Amino acid sequence: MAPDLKEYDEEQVRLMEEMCILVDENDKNIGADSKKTYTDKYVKGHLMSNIESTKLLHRAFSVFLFDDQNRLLLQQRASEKITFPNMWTNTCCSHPLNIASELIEEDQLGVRNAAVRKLDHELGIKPEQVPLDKFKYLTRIHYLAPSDGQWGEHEGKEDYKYCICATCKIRVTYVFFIVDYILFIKANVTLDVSPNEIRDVKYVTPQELKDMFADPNVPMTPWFKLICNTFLFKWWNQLDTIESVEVDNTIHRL
Ligand code: DMA
Ligand code: MN
Repeated sequence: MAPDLKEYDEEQVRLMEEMCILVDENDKNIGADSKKTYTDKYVKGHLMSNIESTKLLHRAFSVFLFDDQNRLLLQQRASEKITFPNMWTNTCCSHPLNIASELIEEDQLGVRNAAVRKLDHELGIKPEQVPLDKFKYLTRIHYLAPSDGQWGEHEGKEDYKYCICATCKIRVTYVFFIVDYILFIKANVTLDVSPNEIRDVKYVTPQELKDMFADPNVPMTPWFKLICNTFLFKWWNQLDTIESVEVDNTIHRL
């Protein structure tokens, strides 16, 4: 099935061509690939068995930004997003690109640079408000989440397709098979959100987030659910002393 992105938002289609960093299971850089060709490769055969046998991953990051009252900033993804549209999620997620400034591994500088770039691109947060050394890197999580028609709402785009897995017959827009760097930052920021990326934003307390989870009408991204169910609340409790939390160098396979 030939990829067909013409029903999608032009800017979001362009972003599917960005070159991400390919890594192996140990987060070792082994090349570069766009989200689009990466997904095409996986869906050529049987999605899951291909993933199991090839073990190619993209490096990614997830930012959790807290205000001075320790509330977490959430975003609801725009309906223009090709993957996981309209879902609530953590402050900002994306991939470091295959460019010199975002490939630096020392002190996770490449990932930090990418986080600053995307906090500005998605939320309009200026780099001065989120200095590189204010991000606390906690650990890495390795996981898989195909974005497909069952999970997205795709309002008015019932027959949309990007790729259809030949065997599973599920519609796949992007295979999120990633090593995800978890970054916390406490900063009071000024927002100027990009409507092409974000539909809504909101600051929540731990209890308010738990209440959102309990509500079946609130769609949440699978990776955010996973991080909430594992590490988030533990670290959130330690937010005021987060600098002293030791960096966990294991790659957690969830
Ligand atoms: C992808 O985020 C990254 C993770 C950690 C799931 P995204 O879909 O928001 O990517 P982008 O911002 O590049 O569209
Ligand atoms: Mn994003």
